[in-house]
Amino acid sequence: MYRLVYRELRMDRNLMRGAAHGALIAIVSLIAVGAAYGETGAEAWLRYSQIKDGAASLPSRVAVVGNSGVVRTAGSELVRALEGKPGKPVPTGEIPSADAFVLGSWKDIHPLFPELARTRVPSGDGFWLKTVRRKNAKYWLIIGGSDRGVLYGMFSLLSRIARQQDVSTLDDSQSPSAPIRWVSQWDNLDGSIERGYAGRSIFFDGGQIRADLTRASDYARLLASVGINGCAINNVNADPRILSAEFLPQLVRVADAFRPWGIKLAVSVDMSSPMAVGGLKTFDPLDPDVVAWWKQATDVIYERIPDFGGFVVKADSEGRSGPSQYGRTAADAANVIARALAPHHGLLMYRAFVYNHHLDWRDMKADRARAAYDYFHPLDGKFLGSVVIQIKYGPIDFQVREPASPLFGAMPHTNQAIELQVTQEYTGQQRHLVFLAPMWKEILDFDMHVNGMSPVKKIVAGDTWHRPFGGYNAVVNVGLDENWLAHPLAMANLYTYGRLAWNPNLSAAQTAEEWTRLTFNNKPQVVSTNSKMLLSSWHIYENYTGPLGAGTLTDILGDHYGPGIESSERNGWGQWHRADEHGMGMDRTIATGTGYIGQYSPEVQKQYETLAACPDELLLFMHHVPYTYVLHSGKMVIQHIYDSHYDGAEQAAGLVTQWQTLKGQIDDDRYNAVLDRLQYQAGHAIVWRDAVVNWFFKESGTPDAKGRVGQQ
Ligand code: GCV
Repeated sequence: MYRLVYRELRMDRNLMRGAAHGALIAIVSLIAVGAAYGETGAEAWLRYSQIKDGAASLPSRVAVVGNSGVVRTAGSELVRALEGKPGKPVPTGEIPSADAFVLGSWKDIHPLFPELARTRVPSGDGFWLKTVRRKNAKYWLIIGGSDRGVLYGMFSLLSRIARQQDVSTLDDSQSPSAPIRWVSQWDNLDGSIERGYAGRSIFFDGGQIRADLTRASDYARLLASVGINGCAINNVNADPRILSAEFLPQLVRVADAFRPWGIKLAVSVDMSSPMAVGGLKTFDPLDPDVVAWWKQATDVIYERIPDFGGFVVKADSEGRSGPSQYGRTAADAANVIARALAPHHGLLMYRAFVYNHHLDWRDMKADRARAAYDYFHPLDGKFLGSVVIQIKYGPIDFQVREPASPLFGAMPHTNQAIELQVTQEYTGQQRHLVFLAPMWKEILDFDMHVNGMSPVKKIVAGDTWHRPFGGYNAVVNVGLDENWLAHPLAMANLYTYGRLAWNPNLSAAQTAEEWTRLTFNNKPQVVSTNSKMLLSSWHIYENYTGPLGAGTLTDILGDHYGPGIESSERNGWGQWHRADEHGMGMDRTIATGTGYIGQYSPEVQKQYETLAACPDELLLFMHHVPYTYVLHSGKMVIQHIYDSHYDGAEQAAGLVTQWQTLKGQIDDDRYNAVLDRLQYQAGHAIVWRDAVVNWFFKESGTPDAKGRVGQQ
């Protein structure tokens, strides 16, 4: 029969220690970890400091139904959040006769509450929060479509309590927008992190998985709390040793740390692995020995990690090995690996970030932005069902402003996932405040006009073309820094990424507010000031860096930080803005340019092809114009460059003064940490401003109508 475990919140924790019960021991350790955190930012949005006030009217019993480890985690977390001292579990076949939280998946809960309507049952990882009365007792049911759903429902309930929402009556059923809601870390086996700005890896050190994986399980908890269900732990520039026999037991340990939180482990793999670690003479994907090698390497993983998520592949890109070496296509390569994964229900995330980084910059028809479409569109329909093509949101590379990648609209017979970046590689590297949600929302809401209303969010969810898989993968790159991403406010990006992957219809303002309430407090001034700062920050950064869709104008050859206007030009990387003394921008039109705009549907082509229609913010991405060209705003391009950079620097200084109004409204530790970063940002914005305006003044010879440029 059903196994119910009561946890009476106010019993002595020592009782638990004595109890010979696996689930209880897990609860004790979770509480001990939580107690170690101060206001360092380590607890992120799971501080629970405001939950106690709202908890007074809530039940003091938690009943966990069923045997699932993930559901038990949900029960433990609820106890932890409500600051109970978990009591002795009482195994029983009955639900409590007094008020209680009752957690379980639908299959376990339904027999206990047969009156519940099947129509409200969530699908997949969804949940149903429902209050019901029976005799003298009231139950807060947290019902999952799956075990994970229970966890997500529990976190959702806690979030409502912490945000002071009324939870006395609940009837809310939610399901995630897409089945794939992953994150990636670009961690190297030596413990460094490519494009990581918050310390060393929480997973690797000295070529091995760390002995202590406490942070890995804390990370899994954070991810689960916003609905993430998979994590690829190593760099897409993958070290083949990740698939070596000696590594497998280490991966098993990471999977064990993730499992209680419903996070599937995934790894990035190098295409040359059959040679590099398998000792074969080739890695030609169609070679029978190579096929057998991938099968065997995959089977061995699943023997030890049955819930393994799958592989991420970067191939034929930026010097990585790939199938082109043998004249094979991405489909040839992807399918061989996918065939090995499919029997185990594993996924192959094949990245569409494939381009030639030795382009001829003198060739006016050459265009890196075309690459993903040119390469993958002809392969549509050739990928097996367990392959997912992972597409960066824009056609270049995580710039401060790009149009949605045309590839989203061009693969009706292929599963797709969008790749976003939480780590702020080109957007200030967590030294600058840049809340990316408004940018992500613009991309996700952008209608590709390919099959009726087809915003990117519907395509990647698999809805537009009824694909079995689809979703999200974001590069996060948390590190050992106590507050995970180094800038306390940068955590709003990680939070929002998870929330949007769950529900891309949320607005940036909604997630900014939620995050602020959970991370700081519910004081109206804190909520409104911090939300306002977050929501304005992307435009501010765009203002003092790359204008009008020209690219970030950063040092693209090195660390991608700070101004580096010329670094994009006259090299093979293809991030050109083609600025000279007369004008600026890439001509990507069908009529006279690279033809990139022709990769979109006719409706979208109309939005970009003509100067009259093209929105100002993408003008220089799509067109080459003289500096004197007058924008829809009524300003000349050159004056826009001057003005936006002065505005941006001033707005960055304004972030400091806005933040200062919060002194005393939040704890000093986090107040000071943020203030330091904002003050630095304000100074660096001036460096940016001066570098950019002076460069364009010199190049164009056009004076600033307001007389500022050249006068500093
Ligand atoms: C992991 C950009 C980054 C690289 C990164 C690459 C990718 O070019 O600068 O560090 O490599 O994207 O996404 O593969």
